[in-house]
Amino acid sequence: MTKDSSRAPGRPRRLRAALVLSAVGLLAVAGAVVLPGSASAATTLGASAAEQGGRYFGTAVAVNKLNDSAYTTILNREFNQVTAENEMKIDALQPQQGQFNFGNGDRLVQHARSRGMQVRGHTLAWHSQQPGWMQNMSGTTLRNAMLNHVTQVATHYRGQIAWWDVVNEAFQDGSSGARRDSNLQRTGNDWIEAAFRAARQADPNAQLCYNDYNIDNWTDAKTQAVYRMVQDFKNRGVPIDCVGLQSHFTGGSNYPGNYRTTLSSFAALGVDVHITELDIRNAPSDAYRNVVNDCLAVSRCKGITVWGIRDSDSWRSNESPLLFDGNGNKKAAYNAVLTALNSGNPGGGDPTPAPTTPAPGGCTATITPGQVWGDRYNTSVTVSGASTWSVVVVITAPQRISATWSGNPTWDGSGNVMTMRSNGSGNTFGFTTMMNGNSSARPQIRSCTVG
Ligand code: 9MR
Repeated sequence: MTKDSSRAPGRPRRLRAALVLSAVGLLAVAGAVVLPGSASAATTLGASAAEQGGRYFGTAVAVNKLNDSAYTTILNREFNQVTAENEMKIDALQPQQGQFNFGNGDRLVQHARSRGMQVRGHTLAWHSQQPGWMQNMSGTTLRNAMLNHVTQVATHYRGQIAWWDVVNEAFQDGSSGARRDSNLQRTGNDWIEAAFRAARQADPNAQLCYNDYNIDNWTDAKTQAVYRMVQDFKNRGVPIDCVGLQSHFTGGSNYPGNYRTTLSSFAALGVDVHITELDIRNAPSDAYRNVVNDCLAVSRCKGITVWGIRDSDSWRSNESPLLFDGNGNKKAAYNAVLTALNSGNPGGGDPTPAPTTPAPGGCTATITPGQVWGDRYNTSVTVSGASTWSVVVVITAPQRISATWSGNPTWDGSGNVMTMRSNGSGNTFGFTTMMNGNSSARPQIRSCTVG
């Protein structure tokens, strides 16, 4: 290659003109002049998130600001999901016992749904923001008042809320991994699952989430404790669909490097994950970009909600943690987020799928919860990987199995451990369990053995 021919600018002028003309001609035939790289780049956060597998990008909204046109201009342009920052909390919705005030919540729901934005309900049960009458309650009275609140509110908004934060912030910070002490916790450890069951009953189509902060770092005791609760709920058929990571970060350094592992580990339990209250001190672009990429990398990460629109709207406005400045201008972090959304899934975040073929000599038994009555419930178990099998099922006392079908059962001395053997009637068996006063426990599979 000679020195001259290697230089594009050295091409004869007429040839260059012809190349340009034919390129324009081709584009004209195609019906559009499109600049490379800008073909379908969405220009707003919500539209861009929607292009990423139907995700959302949302914000917390203060309902009294819906009268501020600078605020609503950004809200309506950029976001396709909203969460009421305060207006659907217990003290706002039921200020006096039995007197519900849905006005502000309804206003937000109406504003959102008439514009195609999805609504996250926040929050049905929480130790904080309780009205005075509830703060003074305890025991069965409080438990019933809490369940009544869940039922009334979820019924009022039935069909309009995509996700409910059913329970918020029920675990302690620090290394204990324990539940947070609160008047609700003191009503009994099963208060959380009771709230989820009541919510499911009131609005069967809403996705039901557990929401918390400081569950971002996978190795933290609090993250592990919430993980074990969700795992337990899934095993026992407690109706939970999703986990919300609030993700209030205090700065670039406190965005944990294992955040993606946390998202994918929860997802591997069979729940969706949501980033529900994102804000980062001083809004570093890198940390915002990383959060977006981590969500996009995990299929079950359904969307991101920032906790406010402009820095001046933030609960910690002195830290300027949001995507718009006080004048409503886009900040550098906004551009980082939009670019990351438009760049798409960076990959690598999905949990390894569970093996579909059982290990040699093994079989898999899967529980499907069945009908529930006041005093008992049905369960069916489907076995894969073998045609003759024995499955060991464990029941929590004082619950007791009262009837079985499609298998030959034997029992250990305690009566709580049943071994069910195939009897040639197929690969699904079932049983009825009497609750005997414990309405929350559910059977677990201990093992599945071929032969
Ligand atoms: O941003 C909310 C602020 O306006 C309220 O005063 C405060 C107390 O209810 O709650 C803030 O939102 C919290 C959310 O409901 C739950 N997670 C932590 C949020 C920030 O404190």
